[in-house]
Amino acid sequence: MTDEAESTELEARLEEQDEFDPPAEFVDQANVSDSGIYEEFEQNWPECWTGAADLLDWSSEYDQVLDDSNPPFYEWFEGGSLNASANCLDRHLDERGDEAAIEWVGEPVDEDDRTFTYEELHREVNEFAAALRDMGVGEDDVVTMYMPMVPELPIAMLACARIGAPHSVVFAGFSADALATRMNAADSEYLVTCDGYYRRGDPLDHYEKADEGLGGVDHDVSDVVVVDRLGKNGDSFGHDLPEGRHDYDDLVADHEGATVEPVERDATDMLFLMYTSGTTGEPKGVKHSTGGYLSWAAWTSQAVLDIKPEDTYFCSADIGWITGHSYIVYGPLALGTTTMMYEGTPDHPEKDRLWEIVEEYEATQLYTAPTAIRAFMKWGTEYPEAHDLSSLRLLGTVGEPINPRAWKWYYQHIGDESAPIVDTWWQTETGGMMVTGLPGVSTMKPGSAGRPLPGVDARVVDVSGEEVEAGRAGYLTVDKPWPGMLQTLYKNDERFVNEYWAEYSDTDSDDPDDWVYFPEDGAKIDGDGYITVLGRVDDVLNVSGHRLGTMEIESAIVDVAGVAEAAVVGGDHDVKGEAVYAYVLTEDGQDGTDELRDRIVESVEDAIGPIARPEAVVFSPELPKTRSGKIMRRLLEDIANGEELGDTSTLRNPDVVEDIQAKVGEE
Ligand code: 6R9
Repeated sequence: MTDEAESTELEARLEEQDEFDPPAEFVDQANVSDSGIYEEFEQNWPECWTGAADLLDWSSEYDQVLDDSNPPFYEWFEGGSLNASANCLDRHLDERGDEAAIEWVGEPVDEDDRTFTYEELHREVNEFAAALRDMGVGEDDVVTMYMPMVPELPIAMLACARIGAPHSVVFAGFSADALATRMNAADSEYLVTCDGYYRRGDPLDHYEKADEGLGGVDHDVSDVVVVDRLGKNGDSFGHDLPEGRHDYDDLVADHEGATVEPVERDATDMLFLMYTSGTTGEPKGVKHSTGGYLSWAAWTSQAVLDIKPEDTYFCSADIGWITGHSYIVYGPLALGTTTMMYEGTPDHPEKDRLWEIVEEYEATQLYTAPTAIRAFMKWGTEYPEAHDLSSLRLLGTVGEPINPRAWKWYYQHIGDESAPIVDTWWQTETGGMMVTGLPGVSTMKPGSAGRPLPGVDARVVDVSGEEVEAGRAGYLTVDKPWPGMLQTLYKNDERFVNEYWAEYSDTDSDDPDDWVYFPEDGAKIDGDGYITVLGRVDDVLNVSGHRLGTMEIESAIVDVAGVAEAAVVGGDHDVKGEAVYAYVLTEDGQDGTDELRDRIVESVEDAIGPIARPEAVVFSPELPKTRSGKIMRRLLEDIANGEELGDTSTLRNPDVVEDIQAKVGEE
């Protein structure tokens, strides 16, 4: 049989198959391979989580696993103390000091890939921690980081953790405005940023954006640290640093050899803040604890990603998102493994860049997003086929639902049918994975994330909170707390309760059984308890696995002169999963011109960043509204997707629908 015929036959077989057992070779070596763990955890809840805490070194033992006396303000491992940077660095020095902690792969402009051994990473984290301290950063001062995938980002995060200063990382692709909003919300007086970085080989000025953002901060910013990424290569944009702004290399050189004793933090002290999109314009400051979060990141890295110290583990996310926090930095380093960081994009200089990296570094796990997999599929199998990917033992996906076709492509062409896939459902708020298979235990069903992890009480319920029958769609809930959970929304307990708990809880009750966490995702469950996550049920879009609030985008659009009103919805997109569709009503006398369209796109990019760039801007004569004046987003979504429209009789202005459909057709 020719190769081609063989592969067609294989594809046909895979297409039929909807269940896959974990490969025996994998099971034999898996960190978790006993299926009894589900029952054991259920019977032994919440004490089952002592095993997760035991993965860490504690300076003082905790008094109890869970204090649930004041729901939903749960306290995990209360009374215990520890330091996250000591757990990620110091304790590995004896055995793994000379082993790589971070393998940093830069954009291929200067061949300067860098390896940081645990010893080296420990040294630089100490030096930068000393510099931060000299600058006046104290315990509980929030330090903002606005940096791309340069090694100084995890170094700065760990340096903050060392001195007990929470970090707040703002994704480098976000705009100046987004930076200012987040620094204002966190009252953050310190910023670590960089001069620029490379994108597809070209230098990009990042400092300019950071500087503009600083202009929008409404309080004094005492110090700014600027990492030199471009200048070293002669690609400087020539910015001078005024008083109060420091060059990172100078600071570290001034503190050469300095050591900083890791600060003992209570388990319930804040490790970091991460701002994420919500249904209103204001981003939510998700607050994570030190003990619970780190235990969760470490335990899930071990149980689900099967990480072992001798692995070279590769997660292709950006550290500016929660996936990078938990599964590039904290989880893998807590376990003492080698974690990879890739600065560039998967298609530069060629579309085989990722596979080249996997081959060169002999990566053992790959954790990526369905959007990336769909792009790989589009590019064709010749790119992965040109490389030896046999080092890969496990594959993972995160961020959005994966369609079975993409799952099977990943399984066949990247994993060679010998690496299990974990489809991991979780959120910024959950700190780490919640619903996913255990790769050494669970049968995989493409398209379904799997059962909730042992000890995680996730369910699918109807509007009244009753569990739905197998096969039915409903809402995902989590009925018991878990160690990695957010503690609250920064300085906004009320919004925390309203956003995540009010829907399904008796908020007057002190009984934890009356409290249910609502992640705002729709889901289906099958007869085996496997959960398929369908997507957000609130006004949050998921574009290429990134969360964007429709309100944030709409407010950037209505800021544009000539725009009267805007409605943003998600339309299906075969690579991005979802794409931004903007329906815009212009002011009287203003036509929907290309020039206006350009200004709208520019305003969205300025306010949020290029990831929020509308796929289509549709000028509509009116927006479809209910009689109570609410925009019918669901209908606009159906129009964007060219779907059959349901009942439009509840509209105040049903005639407008045909007009809008015609406009979309022109797009
Ligand atoms: C980790 C992360 C969270 C939202 C979440 C859901 C979607 C994440 C998923 C998934 C289906 C998966 N999501 N993983 N949907 N299957 N395996 O992505 O955090 O940026 O906060 O997004 O992403 O809608 O609610 P975050």
